[in-house]
Amino acid sequence: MFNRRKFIKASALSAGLLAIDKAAMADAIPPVSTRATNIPIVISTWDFGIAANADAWKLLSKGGKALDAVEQGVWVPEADEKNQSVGYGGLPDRDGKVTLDACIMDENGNCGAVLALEHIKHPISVARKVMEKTPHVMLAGDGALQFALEQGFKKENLLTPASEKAWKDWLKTAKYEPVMNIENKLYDKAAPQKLPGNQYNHDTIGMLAIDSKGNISGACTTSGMAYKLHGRIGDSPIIGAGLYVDNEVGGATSTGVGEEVVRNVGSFLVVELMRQGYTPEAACKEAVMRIIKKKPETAKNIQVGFLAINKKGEYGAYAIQQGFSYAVCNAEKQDLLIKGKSYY
Ligand code: SD4
Repeated sequence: MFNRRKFIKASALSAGLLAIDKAAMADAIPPVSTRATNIPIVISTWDFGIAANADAWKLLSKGGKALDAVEQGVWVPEADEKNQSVGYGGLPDRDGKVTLDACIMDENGNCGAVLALEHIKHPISVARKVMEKTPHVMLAGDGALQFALEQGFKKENLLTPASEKAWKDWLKTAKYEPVMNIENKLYDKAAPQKLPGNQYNHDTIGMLAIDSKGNISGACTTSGMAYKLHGRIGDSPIIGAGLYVDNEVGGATSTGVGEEVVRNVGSFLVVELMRQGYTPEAACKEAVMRIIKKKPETAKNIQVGFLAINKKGEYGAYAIQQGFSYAVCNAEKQDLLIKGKSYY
């Protein structure tokens, strides 16, 4: 018989268990400010994400597809010549060539990418054509350019006078050889926000959107790290590194020093962690911690940030260094800018 004493004991036990569970769960429940159960929603990296989100929102708010929204959204920084980190006006490599990396992924796991593409203002749209018009996922260099021209894209000079001047100034002091961490020398180490891959040297927009049907897509586009070696590819066009989407779980994207993201297949890792029940922020944090644990000395001097969204529209981010920001746009507010949490 289940007598009173046993009942009290059992209740106390389960109450205790509940308390423990709640404590364990506390980390897993996102704070109210990061809950966005309203879909559609679009989020993207850095301050310039606000303007990009606004264009994506024009489609999303009218019931448009997440895939179209992310493509249209990232056109904004790609076309902005003042943005010296994405598309037109991007800072060149050490040879003075603007080489662009981009990828796109839809809710069905379709994806396309271009690597080291020159002369085309909207690499994200070429990536989409690779996805939709070819049996391939990635096209690189001259082959990507040839394909873009065949698809009707216009060949343009992407090196603006301002970026050319910046490159020439850089050449005056920089040695023309691949010195490890040479990028660090360009920045004031006393100012963490100026570390490679950070606020003043950010080179990427990563965007994730969920449309009113609940479908998730993502896009990532960049001119890469300034003054990289010619031919260098970062994480941004690599599916699983710079971007990953799984429509059952969520999506993730990254920014910062791509080599470290590639080594850890960062965005795929974030999505898989969310599949296991991590919140977006906790998943991003774990991906950052992998980088720090493997290369603690390198991590001190670089920036990497991850941004993620789950199927419910909850979002979060985490970075190695301070200075990472991301923009959020949904029916409630279209120009929210959030400071990403960071390890340092
Ligand atoms: C790259 N992840 O090419 C890009 C650059 C970047 O902030 O995002 N910098 O490695």
